[in-house]
Amino acid sequence: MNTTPIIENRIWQPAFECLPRPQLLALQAERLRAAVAHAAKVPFYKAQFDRLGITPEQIKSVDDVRRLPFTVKADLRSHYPLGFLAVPRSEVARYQGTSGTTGKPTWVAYTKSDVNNWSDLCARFLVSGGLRPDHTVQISFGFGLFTGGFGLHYGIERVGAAIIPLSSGNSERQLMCMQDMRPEILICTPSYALKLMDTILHEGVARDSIALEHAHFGGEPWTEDMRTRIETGLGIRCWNNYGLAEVQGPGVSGECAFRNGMHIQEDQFLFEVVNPETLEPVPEGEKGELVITPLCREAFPVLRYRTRDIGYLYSDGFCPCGRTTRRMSRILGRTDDMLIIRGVNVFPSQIETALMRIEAVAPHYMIEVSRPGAMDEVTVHIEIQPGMFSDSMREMQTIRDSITSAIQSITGLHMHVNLVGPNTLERFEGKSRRVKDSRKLVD
Ligand code: DLL
Repeated sequence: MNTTPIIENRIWQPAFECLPRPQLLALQAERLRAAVAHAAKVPFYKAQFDRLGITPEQIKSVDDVRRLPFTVKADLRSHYPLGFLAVPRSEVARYQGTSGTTGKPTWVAYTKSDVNNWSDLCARFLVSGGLRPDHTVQISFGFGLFTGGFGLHYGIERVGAAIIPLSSGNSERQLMCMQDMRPEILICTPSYALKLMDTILHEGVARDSIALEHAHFGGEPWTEDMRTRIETGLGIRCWNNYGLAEVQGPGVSGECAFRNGMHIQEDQFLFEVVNPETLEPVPEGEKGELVITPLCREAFPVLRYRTRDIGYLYSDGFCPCGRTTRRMSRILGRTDDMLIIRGVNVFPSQIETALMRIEAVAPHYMIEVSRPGAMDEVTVHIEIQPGMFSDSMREMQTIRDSITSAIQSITGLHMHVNLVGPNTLERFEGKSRRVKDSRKLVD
């Protein structure tokens, strides 16, 4: 465990974040009981409680969460648009959403108190990752239904820092803002940070013309090696935060000054880790699907929401920062983006880890999966760092071989490697889409 803080250790709401464990568990149980009583206002849950004979009085400890039914994305879809609303529409203060593959968003709703609460939860991870009231923050998340923009906006406002709500897109304008307005903090997806880093490095921008110190990234998976690349490239510190619209948006968990994983806001979210096939809990510290029960949501209660995100909870005791909350790992992948290649399970993040360890590789890649005959084939298209691209076949073959063997040693699979020149692959302004799987078209 890392026992040296990277920055000053600051805590926004110690009364909740540092509660002695027995008190925290008692608070969780009490809030879970209330959450069950509240969820009974949603016909979907009422019907299941009646069928299973569940009453709030049966919830005596956090372990009783296992009596409750799971909720999956399809349940939200089949109750489109607002079947999970537990308050009159007149009490809703905000609607946000998440774009779906069906073309219609999944709508989520917040009361005034939900928005207020959400602001504090975002303030918690922002403060632990260096945000101070005297800072200026550039938000390069989209403002709209996506919870990233407005979620972080209100968290920053709560802390008292100045916000530049620039939204995503137009890298030249982003850079102009960084130089002219000199924000110390940047907020966006890690893939958008890569795109901005490209613009900064390619335009030969002098480091002292921008004042960035920290960045808070979330909304999509990224790896530790990607963090190193961005920190080195931009000379800043990057912090990870996690959340999803169905249970709130950002603010579910985030890193502290010690960066020992992301602290879960456990007074407000009950976490389980289950085997996605059997739905049984996995042994402590093992990876599985994260299942989240928000404990305080008024407008839109969900119980045991199956996130499809794969991760694990740390079992190495408590963090030196003083918080008593459990920590979660980075998201290792999603059950729905796990690739099964010739029978082997591979997450795109494993391929990213292999690639980022090779110096000649730029942080831009695309994974293409196909089944030209009977066998799955994977081709990884990879940009080479500017200046490393060479006309010498031998040099390029050496780079290709080292990439092939790095991928093989991490995934156990042989993948084809296609090296491409700088600035040829797609860049992303929001969440990246780095996998193209044409097999699905054939199935
Ligand atoms: O992405 C909420 C958010 C916004 C979190 C901004 C952090 C910062 P959705 O659009 O509903 O909500 O997408 C949620 O994004 O289930 C994960 O698969 C992924 N995700 C979010 N944060 C992280 C992260 C927002 N730090 C889905 N690491 C989640 C990896 C993440 N994946």
